[in-house]
Amino acid sequence: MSAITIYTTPTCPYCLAAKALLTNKGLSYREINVQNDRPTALALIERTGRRTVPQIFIGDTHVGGFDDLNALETAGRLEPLLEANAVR
Ligand SMILES: N[C@@H](CCC(=O)N[C@@H](CS)C(=O)NCC(=O)O)C(=O)O
Repeated sequence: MSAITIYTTPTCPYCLAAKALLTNKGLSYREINVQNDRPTALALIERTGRRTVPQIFIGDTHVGGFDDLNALETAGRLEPLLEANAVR
């Protein structure tokens, strides 16, 4: 199982952008579509305090949404997080 998990809905542009960023870095991920899964969506809100998708986890670390993922990448902090979680 991938150590990266991304909670999405099918037509969400930020979800597509986040998945593209990961794919472009050669990273695989587990995708959980919460569109028609209210219990999982509610559990995600409870866990993250966020009401938007995507929500991205690397291992148990909650990265946040696409903007957060992109900011980590731009700051050069994504690779260390991947390494710390044995994704790389
Ligand atoms: N800044 C967030 C924006 C995410 C966002 O706005 N997602 C939309 C779907 S593409 C959403 O969940 N909207 C529902 C809402 O705002 O309640 C990110 O980069 O992930």
